[in-house]
Amino acid sequence: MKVTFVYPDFFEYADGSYFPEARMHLGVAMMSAQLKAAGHEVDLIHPVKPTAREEFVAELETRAPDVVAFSATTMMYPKAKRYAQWTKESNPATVTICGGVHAMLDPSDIVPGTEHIDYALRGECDHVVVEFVDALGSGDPTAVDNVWARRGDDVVRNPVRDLIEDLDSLPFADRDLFDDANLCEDQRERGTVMASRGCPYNCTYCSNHIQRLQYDNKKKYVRFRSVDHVLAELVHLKQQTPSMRFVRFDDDILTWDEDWFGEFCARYPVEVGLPFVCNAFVNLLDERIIEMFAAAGCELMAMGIESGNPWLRGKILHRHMTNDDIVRVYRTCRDHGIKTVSTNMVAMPHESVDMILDTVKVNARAEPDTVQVSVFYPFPNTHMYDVCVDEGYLTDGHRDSFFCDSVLKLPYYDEAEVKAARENVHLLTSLYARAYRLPGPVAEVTVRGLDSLFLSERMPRKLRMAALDRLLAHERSRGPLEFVKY
Ligand code: B12
Ligand code: SF4
Repeated sequence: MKVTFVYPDFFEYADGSYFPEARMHLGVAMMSAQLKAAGHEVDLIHPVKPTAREEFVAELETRAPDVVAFSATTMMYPKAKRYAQWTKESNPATVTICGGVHAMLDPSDIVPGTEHIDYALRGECDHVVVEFVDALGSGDPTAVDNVWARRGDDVVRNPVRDLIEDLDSLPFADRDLFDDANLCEDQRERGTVMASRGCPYNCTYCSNHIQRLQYDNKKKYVRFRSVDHVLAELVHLKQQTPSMRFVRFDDDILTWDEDWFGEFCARYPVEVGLPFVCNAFVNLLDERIIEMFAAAGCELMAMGIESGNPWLRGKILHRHMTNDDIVRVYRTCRDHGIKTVSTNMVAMPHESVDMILDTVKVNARAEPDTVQVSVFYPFPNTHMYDVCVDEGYLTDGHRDSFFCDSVLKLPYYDEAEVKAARENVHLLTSLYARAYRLPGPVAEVTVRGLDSLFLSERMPRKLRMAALDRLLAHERSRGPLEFVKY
């Protein structure tokens, strides 16, 4: 059988502009390796900019696949739908399937929800995709685990197969599936890899708690490949890609298993020896672990702060850490020469202006090299999504990316203070950071003065916002803020 994967990979904005994400998709590359090993032919359409119908259909006609296989996150799903319609209109005999996070979170949006997609395949599909394509050739594809399909007016909803416990049993990702020329520039000098699958935490806005729930062997949700297997893939990748300058680990929890991490830190510098960047979770870091990271070659870590307000972060987002822990970990990284990126969200349910200021302040104290701010987006069926439904915040709007206006209708959304705080987190962080660097009592008074621009009930709003505008303009004139790529 011939399978053409379609991975929509760009963001479109309301003003008609777009942004190419243009990165490697390890899930698709791993399935491609399995399908090829089973004797199927595989290729990829990887749109990184808006595609005209004729262009997409011409691509399909040249490739003539039996199966068009979409991979989609929730944000990319409308694009998959559009391409599926064009696929079916150009050749109704082509089988269309869709997998990825959206299929796990909201399968009924795909089947029965999307006329032009024949099957939704949920969960980890490394083996399932091969069985499904084999069954399309000779067998019953609706009998394969993970599959949702229409049968007359009914929907077949097969159970999700157990998680794959031995990740070393899987082949290395078929990175050749991706055309280098189509990838964003820094992807070419970066070797992207994942050493694990799953995450043990339950952040209410993230998909992990919902993904985990679907598996019978959910206790095995967090799984690591052996250090041998990860390093062998990196050595292979280094040989294959002479332009590779650094490694990016996409896992959140490299330090989850101390023995694994100890072995990795001892062997990585010797066997791979390239600088690396990774994500990390504040609770899993202390000075000793950070020292080990630095000695192993870590040059940058991205860590979620998300909210600086302890109530919002703990009770609503279910991220259980203190502001002092966050600040300590960021400072320790800096002391050991590791650059940091903080990831934060605004426009969350229950978030008031003083809570946004708490986020600004913890960033100002932690002083990451880059502060990344995204706008909260509710992924279907997560706990935070339910909060949005219960509180009536949900609209039927859609956004491709976290970096535009909110999709929610929040009650205080248009208030000048919230808007000013939300839109200026970066500038405010550098303002507050300079205030904190002043000598003790002066710092305190300056911070209170900055706070009053948002919170004072005595000063009229117009006056406060005008003063804030001037301060921000001055801050802006100090030059662009640093943005480290990772
Ligand atoms: C690495 C990563 C990225 C990388 C790579 C993207 C990618 N698509 O792989 C980068 C940094 C580029 C990225 C970007 C974004 N990401 Co991201 N990312 C991840 C992360 C941490 C790991 C993904 C991964 O590699 N897993 C390991 C592989 C093996 O698993 P997999 O990709 O899920 O694939 C398996 C199954 O899903 C299934 N499958 C997948 N596709 C298909 C297709 C078919 C046909 C079939 C049959 C099966 C199938 O089989 C695969 C093999 O087992 C996940 C977290 C998570 N829990 O999944 C978030 C996650 C996928 N990202 C998320 C988001 C929101 C984004 C962005 C929209 C963020 C943004 N910038 O606005 C973009 C979207 C980019 C895009 N084009 O879709 C969300 C998606 C939530 C949702 N409901 O959609 C997740 C789940 C994290 C979260 N917050 O909950 N991301
Ligand atoms: S730590 Fe990160 S990956 Fe894990 S549940 Fe929280 S947001 Fe998701």
